[in-house]
Amino acid sequence: MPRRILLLLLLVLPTLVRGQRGPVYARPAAYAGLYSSPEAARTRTPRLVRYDLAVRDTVLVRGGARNHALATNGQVPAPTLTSTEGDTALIYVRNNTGRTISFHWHGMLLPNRYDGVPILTTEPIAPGTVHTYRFAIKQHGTLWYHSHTRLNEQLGQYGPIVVYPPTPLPTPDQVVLLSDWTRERP
Ligand SMILES: [Cu+2]
Repeated sequence: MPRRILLLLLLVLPTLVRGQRGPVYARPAAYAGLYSSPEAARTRTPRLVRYDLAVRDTVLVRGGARNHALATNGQVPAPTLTSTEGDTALIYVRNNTGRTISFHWHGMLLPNRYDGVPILTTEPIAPGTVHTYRFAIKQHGTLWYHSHTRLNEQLGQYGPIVVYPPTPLPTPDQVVLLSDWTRERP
């Protein structure tokens, strides 16, 4: 049976309500800076949000078994990419593996050539090269990104995308990403 990834992105319960007692969790960095007040949100200047993502081979130990995996910036799953609607994304993906890779920005509204599905919309990222994506962020919500090359996604190339709305949220969100991992090669 091939490795299966079951991925659920969930918006989890509010964590902080001003003036109330209860658990206090760290706010995502982007949230703290952008939503201090409705006025701050209104006068916010859209940003160029840059991410440098480097994919490399690694060994992942899960359930006592060591397996080959693909880490993005040293981690599986890949890091959460945060931005705000109205920003522009500038993403560099460096392929430090010996295999062809890709990243598809799942559900993002963007020009076809940046969609990230190899052959169909975007050229594959060859070993030792960097691919640049640049697109305006025209929506908000919780999405994910993942490889569209062979079974690289099942080897760990997947992560969350969080795009905040241009107006403040009453409470911050936390992302929970669930996946499974088997001892078998995909
Ligand atoms: Cu997808």
